[in-house]
Amino acid sequence: MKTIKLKERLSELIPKWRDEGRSLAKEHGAAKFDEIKISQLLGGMRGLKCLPCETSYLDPMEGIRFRGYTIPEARAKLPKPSPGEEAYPTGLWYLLLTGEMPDESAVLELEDEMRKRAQVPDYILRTLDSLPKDMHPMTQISLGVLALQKESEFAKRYNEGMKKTEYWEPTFEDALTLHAKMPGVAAYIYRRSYKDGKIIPPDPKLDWGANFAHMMGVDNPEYYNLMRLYLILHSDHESGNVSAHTCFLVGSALSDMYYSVSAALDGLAGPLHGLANQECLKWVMEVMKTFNGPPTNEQMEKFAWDTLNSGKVIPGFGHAVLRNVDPRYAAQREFALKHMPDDPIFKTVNAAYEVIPPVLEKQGKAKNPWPNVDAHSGCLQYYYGVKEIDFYTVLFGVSRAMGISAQAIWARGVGLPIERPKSVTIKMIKDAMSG
Ligand code: CMX
Repeated sequence: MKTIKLKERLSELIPKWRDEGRSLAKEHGAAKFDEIKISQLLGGMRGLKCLPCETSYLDPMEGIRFRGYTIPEARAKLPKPSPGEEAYPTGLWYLLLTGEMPDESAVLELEDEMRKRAQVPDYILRTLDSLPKDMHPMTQISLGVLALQKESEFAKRYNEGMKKTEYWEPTFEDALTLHAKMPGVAAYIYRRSYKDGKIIPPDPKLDWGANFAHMMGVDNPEYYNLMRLYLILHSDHESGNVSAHTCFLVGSALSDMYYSVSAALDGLAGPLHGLANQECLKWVMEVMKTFNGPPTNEQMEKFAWDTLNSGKVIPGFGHAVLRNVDPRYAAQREFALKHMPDDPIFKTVNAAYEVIPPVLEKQGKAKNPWPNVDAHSGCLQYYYGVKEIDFYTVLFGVSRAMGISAQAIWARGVGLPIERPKSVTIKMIKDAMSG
C-alpha cells in the first residue's frame, strides 16, 4: 500500500525522538527540573512544569508558537489553496506532527488522503438521529466521535498483539480517519439541529477546511478563508489546557484516539474553556440588547462592572498562562478589520477590547486582563450567517482535535507511560508544614 509522505517522514523521525527521550531519562533521570509549591498543589497546578509537549509552546507574553512558528509566521509560510487567502489547516497538522514546514505537494497528498476517508458511516448518522435535536451540539459531537471508535485501527492492532514501537502507526491512522470524518459529523449535527437535516456531501474540488464550511451549508469564499483561519488558530495550545491534557491523560491508558478525543471534547465543553466562545457572544448580545446596538465606551464599562459585581466572570477575557492580548484574538481582529469593520457586533467586541482590560485591572483579581481567542470568534461566525451560538464550541473541537492528535501520536511514538501522579491529603500537607 502506498504511504503518504507525512507518514513516511514520521517513521523516520519517531525512532530518533524515542532515542532522544530515552537517553535524556537515562542520563539525567535524577535531576530536578521544577519544584512544586503548595499554592500550585491547591491551585490547579498553575505554572508547574510537568508535561512534555513538542507540538507547540505558549509564551505568556508572546502567545503560542506552533513548532517554533508564531501565528503570523505560520499563516505566511504554510501552503495556501488557490484561490484562497488563508493556509491549508491540514498543512498545519503536518507541521505540528513533524516540526517541518510542508511543501505544497505534501499537503495536497494529505488533503487527498483525507478526501478518501471523509465518508461518515451510516451508523454514525443513525446514532446522531437517535438524539434529541436540541441536545447540546458538544454532547452530540462527543457522542459522534465516541461512536466512531468502532473504526479504530489501534484497538484492532492492539488486540492482535502489536509491538510497542508500532503503537504510533495505527494511532496516526486513527487520527487521519478521525480528522477526515469529523467535519462531516459536525456539519451533520449543524444541519439536523438547526437546518433542514439534509446532508450536503463534500465537494471534491474543495480543501478540507473549505469543505467543512460547504457541508455546513455556508458557501462563501470569504467564509472558507475564515474557516481555514479558525481551524488553524484553535488547533494547538500546548498540552496543559483542559482539552489537550484530557486527551493526553486518556491516551496514556492506551485508549485509542476516538476515546481520547471524545473525552477531550467533554473538557472543551466547559464554560471556563472552549464553551467560553458561546458565552462570550451571548454576553456581547446582551450588551447590544441593553443599549439597542453597539454601546458607547461608558455604557460598556458600566455593563462590565455590573457583570463583575454580580459575581460572574467576563467571558473571553483572562487566561491561565497568557499575560497579553492573545495572538489568536489579534489574528481574528485583523480579519474583522479587513472584512467587516462596520459590523455592529464587531463594534461591540471592539468596545469590549478597549474598555474591559482597564476594568479588570482596576478590579485587581484577574492576572491577565486581556482578551483571549474566545472573545472574538463568535462575532465572525455570526457575520457569515452561523448564528447558532451553541454550535461554536464544535468548530473549536474540530480544530483542537488536530493539535491533540499530533500530541498523542508523539506520545505513542516516544513511548510515554501511563500518567499517574501521586495524590496527598490535606492533613499530609498540614503535617509537612508544621513539622
Ligand atoms: N472576569 C472576571 N474575573 C476573572 C476573569 C474574568 N474574565 N478572569 C479571571 N478572573 C478572576 C478569577 O475568577 C479568579 O477569581 P477568584 O480569585 O475569586 O477565584 C481571579 O480572577 C484569579 O484568576 P486568574 O488566576 O487570573 O485566572 P485562572 O488562571 O484561575 O483562570 C480563566 C483562567 C481563563 C479560567 C479565567 O480568566 C476566566 O474565567 N476567564 C473567563 C472565561 C474564559 O474566557 N475562558 C476561556 C479561556 C480560553 C480557553 O481555554 O478557551
